[in-house]
Amino acid sequence: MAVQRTFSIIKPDATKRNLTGKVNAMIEDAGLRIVGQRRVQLTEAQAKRFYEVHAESPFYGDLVKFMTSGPVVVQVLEGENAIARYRDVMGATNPAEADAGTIRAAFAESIDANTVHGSDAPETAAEEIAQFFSEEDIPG
Ligand code: YYY
Ligand code: MG
Repeated sequence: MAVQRTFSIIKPDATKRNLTGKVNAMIEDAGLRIVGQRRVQLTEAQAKRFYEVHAESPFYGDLVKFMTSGPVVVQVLEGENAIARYRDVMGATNPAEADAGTIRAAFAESIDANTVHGSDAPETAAEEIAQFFSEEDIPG
């Protein structure tokens, strides 16, 4: 498996609780390199676009509200098999089902306030990175 890039968001529940550094330590301990990082306040339009795939879901409105409720940290992570590796480090969407040692098991408050986002496939990773970073912002 080659070196890949994936897109990550440290969500408002985590920035509010001052957990950015602790989440980043778990990312780095898993062998992933943070090659791009920026703290931003998402607009409603940005959050809606980002989670457009869930537009028909009953939780979409609340999800957009949550993602705009405070600053987030958008990141590009790089490493061997980064997409699947980061999903493993994140743990299950519902923290009650997340394996011990994962970010969500350690920090997530609920299925919606679940601390981190990570891309689920190469196509979505590329698309999500492009929503927030240009190539010169990712020196590798
Ligand atoms: O990729 P991942 O974040 O693990 O889960 P998704 O199924 O893509 O859902 C995106 C996002 O939506 C999830 O992180 C929280 C929220 N959500 C929710 O609030 N309630 C659900 N039943 C499912 C997902
Ligand atoms: Mg997802």
